[in-house]
Amino acid sequence: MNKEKLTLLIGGEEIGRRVAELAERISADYEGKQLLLVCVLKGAVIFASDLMRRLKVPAEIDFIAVSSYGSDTASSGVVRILKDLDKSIKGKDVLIVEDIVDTGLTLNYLRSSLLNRKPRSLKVVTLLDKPVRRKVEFTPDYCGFEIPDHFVVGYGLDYDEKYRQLEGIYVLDPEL
Ligand code: PRP
Ligand code: 7HP
Repeated sequence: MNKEKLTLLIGGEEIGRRVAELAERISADYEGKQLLLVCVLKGAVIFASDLMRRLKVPAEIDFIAVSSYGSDTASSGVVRILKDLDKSIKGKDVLIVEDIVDTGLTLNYLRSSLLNRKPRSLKVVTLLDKPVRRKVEFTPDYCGFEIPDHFVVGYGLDYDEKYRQLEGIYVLDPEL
């Protein structure tokens, strides 16, 4: 049977503090505006709900699901929309909420795809960023933590749909 070893990288309390800081900054930047959060399923769902509860500006939320990975940990580079947004984003101040930027392929595709729908503004917040893994240039507008090149799970992030419910972020080492 396959077993994985998990090593804590960022604890739940530290994540909570950083999410609160991001929410402060975002609330200040969007003062007087109405935000539309676009949560990228499934990984960002926990981050998006924690972030949303801490925002001080009015915010709506919508969900989009894209697929770029199979059940292994390598990027196929292919991005498909599996579930689209419910409503138009035309004229809205949109903030894409992601759990992680890795190769940058997903957000590079999503950003240009959503820009075609003519939002008033479009920014990206990610909890985690692995800049050394980039295949295309991509810089998030807001980032919680830059992390080294490890496969991580927890706080929404999965390995083969496991570990999303963990409070902290863990490095996963596969042990065959
Ligand atoms: C993860 C993550 C991003 C994407 C980042 O999603 O949530 O959407 O990969 O990788 P990239 O920068 O290399 O494109 P995943 O496909 O694992 O789906 P999930 O959120 O449903 O777990
Ligand atoms: C996608 C992804 N999912 C979980 N953990 C990681 O480290 C990841 N990088 N890209």
